[in-house]
Amino acid sequence: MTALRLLAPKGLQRVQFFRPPLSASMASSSVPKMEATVADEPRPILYATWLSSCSWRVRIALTLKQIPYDVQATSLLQVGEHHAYTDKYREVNPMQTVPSLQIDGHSLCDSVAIMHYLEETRPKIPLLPQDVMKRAKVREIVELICSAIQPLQNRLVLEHVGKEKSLVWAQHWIARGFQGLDRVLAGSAGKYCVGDELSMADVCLVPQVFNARMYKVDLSPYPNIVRLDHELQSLPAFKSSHPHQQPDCPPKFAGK
Ligand SMILES: N[C@@H](CCC(=O)N[C@@H](CS)C(=O)NCC(=O)O)C(=O)O
Repeated sequence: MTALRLLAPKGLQRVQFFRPPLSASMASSSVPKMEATVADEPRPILYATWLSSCSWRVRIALTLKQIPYDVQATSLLQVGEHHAYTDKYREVNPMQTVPSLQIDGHSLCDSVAIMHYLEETRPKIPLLPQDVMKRAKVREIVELICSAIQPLQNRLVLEHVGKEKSLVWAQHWIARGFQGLDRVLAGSAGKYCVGDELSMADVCLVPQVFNARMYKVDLSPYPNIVRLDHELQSLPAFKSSHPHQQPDCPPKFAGK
């Protein structure tokens, strides 16, 4: 783990960034060489929170696509100088959520929009299949997780629901979503969520299963989800981008 001092783009002051190590997947000679980055091109900056599943999606996508990037750890709890509720961060992300990505001179918000931008500008290591039906299936799974499950158990929603009810609420909505998702995966999955190719669906699945475990959802009724999560978790890109590997992860979880 290295922390760098870099000149941040557009109105942001010099800040300390975390530069994720070259993951085993990037270093491997069995995968194509990095496509996106010319040596002196500024690295994308990912504004992210260690525990945010939406941030983890983008970390996985950047890593799978072998795009080197820097991380600006951004607290959701209004802790420290870099948190999501500053006026400065509102300029980066008007919704004041994470993730945001500064890339190619632009600021992008929303993990799925970011993944599609990466796919369109850096297509060499694709995260969407060529086959049009498989692409549709990937998008279906992405939508299911990112629109029908995660928003209902987002920290802000749980805060609004209230301490007493929030755990049962999160468990209910994740379980309801997983019932449908497991059936979809029963029809679409091979080695990964859709056939045998890694895709955005896999990128979204693992962080959502992590959340489910965090909220103590019983996963035994979802054998396809459990199998795929197990398969994916062993891949270097998923490991190196794990919440517990992040610079803002509290010491009691770090590296575990
Ligand atoms: N659709 C957005 C959702 C972003 C989102 O809700 N992020 C959460 C973290 S996963 C967040 O920042 N919540 C605000 C908070 O907890 O204060 C995306 O996929 O990026």
